[in-house]
Amino acid sequence: MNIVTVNTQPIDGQKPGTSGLRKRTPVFQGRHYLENFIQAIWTAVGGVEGRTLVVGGDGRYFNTQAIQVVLRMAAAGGATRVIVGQDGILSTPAASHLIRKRKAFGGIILSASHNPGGPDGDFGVKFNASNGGPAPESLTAKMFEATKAITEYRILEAHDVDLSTLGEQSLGTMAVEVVDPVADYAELMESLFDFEAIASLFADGFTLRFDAMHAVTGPYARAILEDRLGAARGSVVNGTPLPDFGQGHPDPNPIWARDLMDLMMGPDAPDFGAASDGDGDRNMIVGRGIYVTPSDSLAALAANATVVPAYAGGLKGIARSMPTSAAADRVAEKLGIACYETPTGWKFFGNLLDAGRVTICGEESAGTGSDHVREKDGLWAVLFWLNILAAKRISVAELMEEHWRTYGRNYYSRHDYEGIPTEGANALMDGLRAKLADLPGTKVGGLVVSQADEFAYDDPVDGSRSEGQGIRIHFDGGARVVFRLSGTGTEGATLRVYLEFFDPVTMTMDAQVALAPVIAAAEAIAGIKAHTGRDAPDVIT
Ligand code: VG1
Ligand code: CO
Repeated sequence: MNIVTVNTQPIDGQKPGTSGLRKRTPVFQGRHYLENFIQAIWTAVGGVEGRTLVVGGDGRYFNTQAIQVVLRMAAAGGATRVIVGQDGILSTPAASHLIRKRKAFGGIILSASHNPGGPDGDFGVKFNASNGGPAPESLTAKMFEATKAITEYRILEAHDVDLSTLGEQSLGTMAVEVVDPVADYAELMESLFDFEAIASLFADGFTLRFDAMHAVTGPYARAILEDRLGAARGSVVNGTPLPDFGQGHPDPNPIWARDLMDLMMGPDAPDFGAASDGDGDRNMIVGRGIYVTPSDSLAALAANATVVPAYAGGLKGIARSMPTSAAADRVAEKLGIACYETPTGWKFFGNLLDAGRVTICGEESAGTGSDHVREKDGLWAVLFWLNILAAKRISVAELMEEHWRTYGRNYYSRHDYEGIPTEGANALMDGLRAKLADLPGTKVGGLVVSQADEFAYDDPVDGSRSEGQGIRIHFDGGARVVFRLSGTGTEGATLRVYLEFFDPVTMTMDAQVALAPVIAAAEAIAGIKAHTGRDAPDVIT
C-alpha cells in the first residue's frame, strides 16, 4: 500500500459555519473537495501522527464513501488508530462520548445535521476535539486558513475497509476498530438516569411515540427505550437510518415533525412524544396536547434536575445561547446558581463545561445537553424528561403548568425566512446596526425599547471574544426580539427572528397571539417584508 501525494489547489468557500462545513452533496463529491478539507483539518490540528481518532456519521448519502476517504487520509497522516461506528454510524453525542471515553485526540463526524440528505441534499464535516466538543472558533479559523493555502494532500492507496464487521482490521500500519455505535452510549445513559423508575413507568402503561425521522437516532432509541426500558414495541417510528431520511427534513420541530404533532394533539395521543434530528443531537418534546418549547424544556429540566441520579447533588450552573428565552435564567436565579449567555452553537458551551462552571446547557433550536458529553444530546433530553415524569408521576401538561405558575411564562417563537437573497439579508442587518444607538427609549406600537445592541461574547474561561452574534432589542417588561443570520444554511441566506414575551400571570395563550405586539414591533423596526420580499415566514417554530 502506497501513500500518494496529490497536487491540489485551494477551493473557495471552505469556511466552517455554526457547526462544521456544510455544502450541497454534489459540492462535497466534487474533485478534491472533501480531501482538501480533511487535509486542512489535519494541518489545523498539527497533524494526526501517532493519534487515535473517532469517525462516524449520521448515515446520510455519501456517508460511507466519505468515511473511506477519511480513513485513508488518517492512515496517510500517520494516525495509529481510528475507532469507527459499524456501518459508518455514530450519532453526534455518541461520537462525543467515544472520544472522551477512549481518550482520543479528536473525531470527524460526517453530518449536515437537520439539513436534508441525498444526492441533491446536503452533506457536512465536523471536527471535535479531545474534550469531545466541537472545534472552537480559534481552530475552525485555522482550518479555513489552511484551505486557502493548500497545495497537496496525502492519501493511502488501498481497498475499502469493511465497515460492517465488528472488530479490528489494519489499513497500512493504522488499526481500524469497528465498534457497536450504540453500546457505550447506552451504558452512559444507564449510568446517569434511574432506569428502574422509567421502566416501572412503562410497566404501569405509560405510552410513548419517538419519531427518529429516518435518521441516526433510530437504533439508539430502539435499544434504550424499547429493549432496555420496556416501552411497547413500535413506540420508536421511522427508526431505520435512510440515506435520504425518507425524503424528509430531519429537523425536530412542529413543522417538520408534523405527523408526531398531529398525533400528540389528537384523541389518540400517547402520554409522551419526542423526535430527534439527523445526527441525534437535538430533541423535540411534546406531551399529550402540549408542545414544550426548547427554551421551556431547558428551564423545566433545570428546575427538576435533582430527581435524576446524575444531578441529585444540584447543578453548578446553566448556560443558554443568547436567542434562547430567559426562562432558564429565572430557574437559575431561584436556585442561586450562575446563568451564562453564549452565542449560538454548541462550541461555545465547551469551555464552561470543561471548567466546571455549568452542568446543563440549551439552545432554542432544540439542543439540550449536560457535562456528560460535550455535545447536545437528543436522547439524553428524552430520558431526562422520562426520569422526571417517572419520579413525579405527573403529565407533561401538569409539569409545565406547575412550572409557569412558579416562574411565569416566557412565550417564545422563532420565525425563519429561508433562502432569501444575501443582499437583502445583509441590508436588513446593516439597517438595524445603523439604528441601534437611537432605539432605546423609542415606542414601537405598545412597546418601549429598553436596550438594543449587537451581541458579542467574551468567553470567561479563555478570554476569547466573538463578535457579530446577533442583534437584540429588549423592551420594557421582558419582551425581546433577536435578529440573526443562520450559519448552517447552504442556499442564499436564512434570517432567523427570535421572539419573546414574558407574562407572569396568563399561562394558556396561543404563543403567536401572545407575541403579536413583538412580531409587529420586529416588522416596524427591521422592515422584514421589504428586505426579504416575503409576506410571511417560511417556518414558524
Ligand atoms: C442552527 C441552530 C443552532 C444550532 C446549529 C447546529 O444554527 O440555530 O442553535 O447549534 O443549527 O445544530 P444556525 O446558525 O443555522 O442558526 V445541528 O443539530 O445542525 O448540529
Ligand atoms: Co444536529
